[in-house]
Amino acid sequence: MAEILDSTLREGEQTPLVNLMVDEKIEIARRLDQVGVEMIEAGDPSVSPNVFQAVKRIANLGLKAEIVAHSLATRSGIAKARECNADRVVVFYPTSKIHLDAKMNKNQDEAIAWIVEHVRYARELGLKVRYTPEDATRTDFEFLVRVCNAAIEAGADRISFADTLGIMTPSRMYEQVKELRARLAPCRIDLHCHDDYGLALANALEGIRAGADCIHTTVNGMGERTGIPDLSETILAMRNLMGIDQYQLHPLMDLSAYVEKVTGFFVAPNKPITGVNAFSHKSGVHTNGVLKDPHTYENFDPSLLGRERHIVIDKYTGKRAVEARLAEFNVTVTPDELTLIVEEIKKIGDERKFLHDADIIDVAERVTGQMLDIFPKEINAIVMIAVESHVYTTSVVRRLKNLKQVSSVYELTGDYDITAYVKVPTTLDLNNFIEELRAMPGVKNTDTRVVLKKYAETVKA
Ligand code: HCA
Ligand code: CU
Repeated sequence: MAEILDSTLREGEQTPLVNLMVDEKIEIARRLDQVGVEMIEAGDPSVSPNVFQAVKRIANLGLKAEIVAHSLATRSGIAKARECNADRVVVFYPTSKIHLDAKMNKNQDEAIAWIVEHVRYARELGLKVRYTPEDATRTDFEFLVRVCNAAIEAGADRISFADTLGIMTPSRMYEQVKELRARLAPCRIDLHCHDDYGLALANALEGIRAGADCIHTTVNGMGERTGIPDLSETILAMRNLMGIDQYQLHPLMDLSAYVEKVTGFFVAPNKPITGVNAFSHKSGVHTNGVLKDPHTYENFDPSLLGRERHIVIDKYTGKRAVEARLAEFNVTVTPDELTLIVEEIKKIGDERKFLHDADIIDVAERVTGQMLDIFPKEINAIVMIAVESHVYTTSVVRRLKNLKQVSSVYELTGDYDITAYVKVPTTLDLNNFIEELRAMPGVKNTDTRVVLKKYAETVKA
């Protein structure tokens, strides 16, 4: 059974400019647990007091996932992992010649002795141990096998085949994991693939096919330099391309948005699975296909992730897409009119950067020579309310909350005391609502703003 270890809280926090607060880490850990990842790498407790706190609190949350603490091969680092109550410690120590020479100043035999000593120490403290040969993929293969077998003999039950610089290709990954599997004593093999050439996920999937057990991910693919495989991409690729279907998909979008919010690290529009364009269709050929059968250009139904497909209208657009967009406004046109409308849209699209729905309706009105009455399905408004000075604001809030048109209420500082978010079917209803409000005891005056465009909340509570 393949597994996922998510390292958003450790590798992910190694992203430039990213710094997570303890409570944010706890929230991320809870959401990762809802997704169902088998392991959460919560941090290296030696990094700072708050990283220590975060690991400790996460380890004590009672999550289903195994909680892993990362550590250099030092006694104090390993002891801190124990103090945090982590289930497992990662003892990491490099094995490539350049790292041993330039960083550690140790020869291969000295390195093995050091690693064995520290794996043993972690076992003595009652911790499960993963040994990570840092820079494994640039390590002399014979030495790598030797050092890993020594670590396994000392008590490690997991080895991370770390492609620290992201230099692997899928075929080499397959070959080397096959060979490791054959030559290592019984253990589980993790794949930690960096994305320096954009091959991280491809490499990891090939490693799994060759017999490795676990892929390391981060939310939104964060990490040192160009990061490691993105959690959502990994889960969807495992599910749809390899038949490994063991994770919850519905928390993924909100998790990605939450991590964007608290890290300030935003994903590119063309990012697979979670990027805004992942389910958008633009050219006439594509939109025509999708409107007839979404499977023509969609690998899976976006609703699996709680997402919607989007049809872009501009100069690339064909008739089917325009017809469908007009139908959303309850507008039907003849085939000849449709041809003319599409021609017009292409003309505008050649000259302007963006086309809005209002432009499409405009064109349709001009072509058909009719006034098209487009009624929005619902009117949303923000109503600001000033309360008489002798009245408790809270008493007005209480009344407002009972009105069915009001979806949320805030007490504010400033010229107005209260803001209510209001949803009504028509402008007439809005008018009636405001009259009702003005008559309410304690209300001094109101100021109403109709919402023209609303953006989806990026993060749900
Ligand atoms: C690093 C360490 C590491 C460790 C990977 C692992 C790497 O260099 O920061 O423990 O599996 O990429 O080698 O992230
Ligand atoms: Cu790494």
